[in-house]
Amino acid sequence: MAEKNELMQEYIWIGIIIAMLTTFLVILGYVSEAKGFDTPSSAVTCDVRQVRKGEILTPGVKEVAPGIYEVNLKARMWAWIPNSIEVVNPKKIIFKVTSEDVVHGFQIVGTPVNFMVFPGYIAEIQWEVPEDFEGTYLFVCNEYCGLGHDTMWGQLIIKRE
Ligand SMILES: [Cu+2]
Repeated sequence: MAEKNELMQEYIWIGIIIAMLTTFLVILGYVSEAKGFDTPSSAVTCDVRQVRKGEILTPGVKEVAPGIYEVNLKARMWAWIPNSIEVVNPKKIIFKVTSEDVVHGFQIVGTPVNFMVFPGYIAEIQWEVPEDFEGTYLFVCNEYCGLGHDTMWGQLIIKRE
């Protein structure tokens, strides 16, 4: 009888574990799909020396189609180049970001945009900007990169007309 009870407890615990795993996967699925969180869509390799010389990834903001912006960003200790990005009525922003030196992290506070930036790689991330996003958003480096890490920030200005 005691053995039967122990077996029953085993099944109960297996059931609890399966229920927990299912719950975590459902939450993960919800966050990635409904909230638009995503992993970097691609990472293209590049030569850091060419990035430093400015031969690859000229920093700046370009409207490639109505409402579609391409933002080229360079990270270096301890600045984002450019550190001010302005877009008008954006539908989608395509970020292409690389680092000149060490690992940095690009995060726009209050948005799902958050990814790591590695030297030697161009991270390309697309963000479909919800219509209610308007105003000035702070972007920061969220990977500790040295003494001036806390001064590494910039602003994304979203204008609606
Ligand atoms: Cu940093």
